[in-house]
Amino acid sequence: MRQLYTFFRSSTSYRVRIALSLKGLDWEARYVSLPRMEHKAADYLATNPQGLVPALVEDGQVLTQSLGILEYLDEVYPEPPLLPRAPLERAYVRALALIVSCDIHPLNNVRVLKALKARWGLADAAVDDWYAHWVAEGFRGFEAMLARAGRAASYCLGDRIGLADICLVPQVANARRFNCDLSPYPRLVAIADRAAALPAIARVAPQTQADAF
Ligand SMILES: N[C@@H](CCC(=O)N[C@@H](CS)C(=O)NCC(=O)O)C(=O)O
Repeated sequence: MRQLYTFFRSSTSYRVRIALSLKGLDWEARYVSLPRMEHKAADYLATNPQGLVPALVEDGQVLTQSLGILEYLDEVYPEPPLLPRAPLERAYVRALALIVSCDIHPLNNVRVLKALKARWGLADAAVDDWYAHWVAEGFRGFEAMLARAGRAASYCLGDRIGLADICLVPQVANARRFNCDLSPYPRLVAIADRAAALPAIARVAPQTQADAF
């Protein structure tokens, strides 16, 4: 059995829950509350010294960093694949996944938002504006890439769900939670909503998790 250290609202934990679910892999949840700062407690730091969720423990081995975990899962449990075979298609899917995971998420992570308030004295409205700004920057490029590449159908690459969609679904959910205007991005929103409605993804959505409040 594998254990997933997860927080219901964490988009990076949600990525891993989606991948496990799509591949039909079971896991035991180990809930780590970010508001209660459990990710900085000594017992969790012993698992993930970085003090971030998610962490996946499989056969006693600790895996961290959601994209690294997704690639590991895809290598060890190849069906259904999260990446296409053709190198150019793999590069396209990875580029979309990286827009979310490198160019949006790190700028809007909890610790960044908290530091903007506590260390740099930004008011709540300014922090919300910061959040929306980086979502808009990232989604503008994501939407344009979908349009230009012409490779999307039901999902970012044709009709097979994959790595880019797995990163997109949680980011759209979080953007909605922060009331971001998503009207300029009809392609990516349609893809994210279609993916989120799949039973394998719906059953691991934040509000379905036992630690949700
Ligand atoms: N690059 C890491 C980021 C992990 C990460 O930042 N997780 C967030 C939750 S989505 C977290 O633990 N935040 C705690 C904090 O910011 O203090 C990954 O993809 O796994």
